[in-house]
Amino acid sequence: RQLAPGVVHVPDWLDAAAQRELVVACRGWARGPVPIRHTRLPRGGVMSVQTVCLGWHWQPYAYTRTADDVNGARVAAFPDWMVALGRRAVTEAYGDAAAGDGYTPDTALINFYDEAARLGMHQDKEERSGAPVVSLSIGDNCVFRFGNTENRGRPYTDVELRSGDLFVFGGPSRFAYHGVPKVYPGSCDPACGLRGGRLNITMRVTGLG
Ligand code: MD3
Ligand code: FE
Repeated sequence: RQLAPGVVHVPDWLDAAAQRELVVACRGWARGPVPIRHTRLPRGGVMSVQTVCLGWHWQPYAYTRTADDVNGARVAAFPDWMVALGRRAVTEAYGDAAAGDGYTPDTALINFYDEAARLGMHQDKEERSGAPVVSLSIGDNCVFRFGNTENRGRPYTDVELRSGDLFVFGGPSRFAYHGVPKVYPGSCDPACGLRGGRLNITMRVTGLG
């Protein structure tokens, strides 16, 4: 379960009912107030993954309160129930209630992968906090590539993530390179609530006022 110090994988953490509830919530956020979109990159490309944000709006490479690159609307609030879910995730992954109680995420990035979507190796370093990232996966299985803090290449470890899996990334690996090189279409049990594709929710602490 522990891949590196502070990096813990908990397979099957969400049961099917909890997965379906998250899918329903994410469908609502995907419609608005800021519709889900392929994020535009500064050099003119677009990401193949589609993203909707809660609490803070992320665009490369900063957090703002309004969705400047979409419709200018304020993003949906980060709900209290998701703070509670994040705390329970940290408590259970680390087996440390104090770590969970001290965790107050204020933003989530919700990524949707269709069968062609990929996420290249990158670091998440817009947050002004070293607090852990909590990741929940729903839908099709994928290859998650967990690298090192120095560069995009080797050494890295490939892990298969499945519907219901929890991953917590903290400690010295918080700023490691990582990505999603492959999604396996049609690999998910429909009981997860998605009719295809993969959903990933990452909760974070921005460290911004
Ligand atoms: C390791 N998402 O949104 S979640 C992202 O499955 C992102 O959609 C992937 O990378 C996805 O930025 C991977 C797991 C994850 C998230 C943040 C991390 C792993 C991390 C930050 C540091 C190290
Ligand atoms: Fe990331």
